[in-house]
Amino acid sequence: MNQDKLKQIEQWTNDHHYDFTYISDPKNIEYLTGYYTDPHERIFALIVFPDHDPLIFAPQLEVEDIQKSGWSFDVDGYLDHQNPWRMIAKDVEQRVHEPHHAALEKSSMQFPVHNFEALAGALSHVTFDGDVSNLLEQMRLIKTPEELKELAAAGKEADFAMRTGWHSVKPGVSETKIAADLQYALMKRGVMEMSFGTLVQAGKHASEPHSVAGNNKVGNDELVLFDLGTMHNGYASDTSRTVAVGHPDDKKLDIYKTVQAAQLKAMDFCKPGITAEELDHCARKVIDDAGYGKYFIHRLGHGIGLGTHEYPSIMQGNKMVLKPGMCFSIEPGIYVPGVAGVRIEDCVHVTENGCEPFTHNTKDLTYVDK
Ligand SMILES: [Mn+2]
Repeated sequence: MNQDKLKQIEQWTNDHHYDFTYISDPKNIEYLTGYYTDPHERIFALIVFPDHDPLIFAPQLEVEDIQKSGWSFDVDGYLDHQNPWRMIAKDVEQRVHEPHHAALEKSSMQFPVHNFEALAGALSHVTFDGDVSNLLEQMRLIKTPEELKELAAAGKEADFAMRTGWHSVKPGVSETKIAADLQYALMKRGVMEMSFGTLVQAGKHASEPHSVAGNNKVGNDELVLFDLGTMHNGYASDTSRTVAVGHPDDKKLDIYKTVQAAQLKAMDFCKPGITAEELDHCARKVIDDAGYGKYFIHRLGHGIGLGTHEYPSIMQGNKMVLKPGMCFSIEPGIYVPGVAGVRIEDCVHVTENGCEPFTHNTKDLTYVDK
């Protein structure tokens, strides 16, 4: 449990005169309490008050785990047949006399409109006019040394998985077989969770950046794109490499060389004091100058931490100044339809005078069948 972080939410709630702050994003709850669960459709919330200890409201089947996790405040559990919203209203009203104003995470992807209506219906005199999303995003932006250790450990797992996957690449082998091989190797090491669905994309298939591994088979003289990551103690890794089979033609090699140059240049340029958009521009310029600008169709990077995608966003228009402790991906890509897709990605943390990656596999083009 992180008392300092919880205190910040308490203080914010007090400063803004909210009667309580309702937090339901499981990753935000993990950040503040150290306890993570995916509640699926069940109701799981951390409720923070200005003048009372915080409370976790959870499915009854989680209560014992929460208490054992080191959480020293109240936990209220509900059974599936009970009405959680009425119970939450009661919990709030026991602690606050006539609550009127409250805050929640307006940008949460984990809080459906249906749930909001039920919560607001049970607390009909409360106006939910506060938004705690931004504060939590800002808090999560700068990682502590402990968080950096978890991210580095996750990166090591991803590096291992990547190299394992390369061993399976041969003409005629399907993308799903390669993904299965690397995930099986991870599971045998006790790594049970990927941070997102593993991408293995051979040849032309790689020009669709967010497609997944499928029945497509590795051909001769192709590039094969990998994008994968693991979860380590709640923290994510995310890395991409593109490798060669046989003798890819000059066009493909030129695309590879351009992405490699852009990635290395951005890694080198990344340091405190520059803005997110300057970093994006630095990589984009290399790709633009080589004539592939219109094929680089996404931002340079996204933040990483408890979430695989969080702040900061490394893109045009983001004037956020980079600071030590910020963590994000540097992942330029070129996707030429019908030809090839190449992406090279490391997640890094900003240091006092540069940046340090969490993943370390070679970025020289690797011929995996040699
Ligand atoms: Mn990524």
